[in-house]
Amino acid sequence: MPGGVSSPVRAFQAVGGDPPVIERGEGAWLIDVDGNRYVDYVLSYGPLILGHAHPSVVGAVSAAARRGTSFGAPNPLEIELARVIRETMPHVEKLRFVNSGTEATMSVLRLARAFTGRPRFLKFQGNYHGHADHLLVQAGSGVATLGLPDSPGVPQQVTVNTMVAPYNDKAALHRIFGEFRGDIAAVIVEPVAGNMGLVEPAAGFLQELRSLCDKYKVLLVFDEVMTGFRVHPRGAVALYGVVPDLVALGKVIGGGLPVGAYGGRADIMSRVAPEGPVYQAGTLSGNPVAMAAGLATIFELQEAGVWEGLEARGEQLVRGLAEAARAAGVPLQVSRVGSMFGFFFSEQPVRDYRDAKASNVEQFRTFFHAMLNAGVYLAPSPFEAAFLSTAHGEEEIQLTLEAARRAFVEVAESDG
Ligand code: KE4
Repeated sequence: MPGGVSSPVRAFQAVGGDPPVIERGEGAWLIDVDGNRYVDYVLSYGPLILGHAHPSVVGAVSAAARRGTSFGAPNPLEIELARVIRETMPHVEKLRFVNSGTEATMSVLRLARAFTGRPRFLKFQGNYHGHADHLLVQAGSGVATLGLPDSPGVPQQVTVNTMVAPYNDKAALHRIFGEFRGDIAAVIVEPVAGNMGLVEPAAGFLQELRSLCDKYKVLLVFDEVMTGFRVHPRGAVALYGVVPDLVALGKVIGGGLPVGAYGGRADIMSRVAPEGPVYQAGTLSGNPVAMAAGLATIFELQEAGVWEGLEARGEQLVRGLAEAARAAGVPLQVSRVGSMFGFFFSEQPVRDYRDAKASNVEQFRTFFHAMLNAGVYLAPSPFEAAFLSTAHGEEEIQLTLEAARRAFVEVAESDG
């Protein structure tokens, strides 16, 4: 297994050292093969919003598995999950399930090009949309971590139509739309960026995107693989009041099993095979076990008080982190949107990829290892977001803040 992992960011290359091998999860906790316990803020990079091994999810998955794991045929659970998503996100009038966020964004861009007959699309520096060839251009997440601006093996012919602009840069938007107006099929954007660390959209940025897309008849695609059911019960659309034409989903809707989805306007989605000519397929798409995990997760999220609890915990945590850094005299930018949060070791606010890359990675490394040694598991990269679950309670928050107070002092005393 290259690097001993199944996904690059897990190898700890950005922070050094070897990753613990995790044997099991319990609620907000991970336990490694040596019995060490960690409060987990990675949560599998977002999906585990209920924490690990939630009884409702385990029960639903077990029951589904006992009825058979995959039929390669329509099944009631995929229909029910599609309905629940549409009820929660009315702009998702039709959707197709796939098996990962990568498949969702790859497919939605193929559809956008087919629908508009245009070749180009625009993404943003530091936004990561999975590892499809044409999207591996100045991406975020693991690519940013590994400093692979354009991965080897991606031929220029494939990325020639991929345009990149700085996140939150309205002037760049106007330049690109003006110059390439009739050639652009779509803009794909993380409405809250979570793959360069957490970077919020600047006031009016998403609105500007929407109005430019309307003006030039370009499709607006929200990549809500990370933000869907994470930043708000109804996703980023409910937070910012901007409605995309198409959306990519993943992570939480699979409840920890491999699920992605793409959807949006029915007139566009109707072009997807077999209703329309745009081909896309998948052996295990919509399989009942994964659908059961997603349904159980979303149903639990709909319980009264769940979102208020996540908001309260999230606010308590980020406020505590900011106070701990200030007490230690360490410059820290902390931000939170719903149950995802992030922080940069930086004197200045971080508004885009360039700012994020300018943050103090050495201090992040010191902080990361101090927290890990104190039993707090953060993503092993300054270019990832952190996540909270409904299983994180007072005990976990207090342990985390106590560890952070000591870790920030260690950062202040280090020469990072
Ligand atoms: P997957 O193919 O990894 O399921 O999804 C790709 C993807 C698409 N869009 C957004 C906004 C995403 O955040 C992701 C995947 N996120 C990373 C975390 N930064 C996955 C972690 C990893 O690559 O191991």
